[in-house]
Amino acid sequence: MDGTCEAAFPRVYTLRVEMVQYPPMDPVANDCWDIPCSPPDPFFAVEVNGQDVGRTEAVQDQNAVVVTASFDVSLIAGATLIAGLIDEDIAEDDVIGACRLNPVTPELLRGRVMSCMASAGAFSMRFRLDPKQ
Ligand SMILES: [Ca+2]
Ligand SMILES: [Ca+2]
Repeated sequence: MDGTCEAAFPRVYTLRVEMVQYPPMDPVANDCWDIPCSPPDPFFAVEVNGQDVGRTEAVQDQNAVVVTASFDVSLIAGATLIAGLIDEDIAEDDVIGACRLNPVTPELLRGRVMSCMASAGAFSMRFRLDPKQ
């Protein structure tokens, strides 16, 4: 940063996932993530105002993932951003957990680091939104 004051919107931000954790069983279904009982096949996905921004490739049967990809996200005032971890399934994918910024505000962006967790800490994620260099 050069110390000058710039508007938060419209602007391109770089999204990077710092941490994501999820339980070994599906807490909603109270069952294994997959049939036969196997860990989920997670991928990370970002959408803004209902439009897909990007996703990672699913990895098979993982109880933990590290998301190394970064995503350029164009944000306008009032935008809704959803960052989620999804279990890729043959029929219908299961959402493992998601962070929803509805809307993304200049105050949130000033903090740079976004985090969210489900009840009882079953799912938690932390990611950064930095102005694109
Ligand atoms: Ca599943
Ligand atoms: Ca699986």
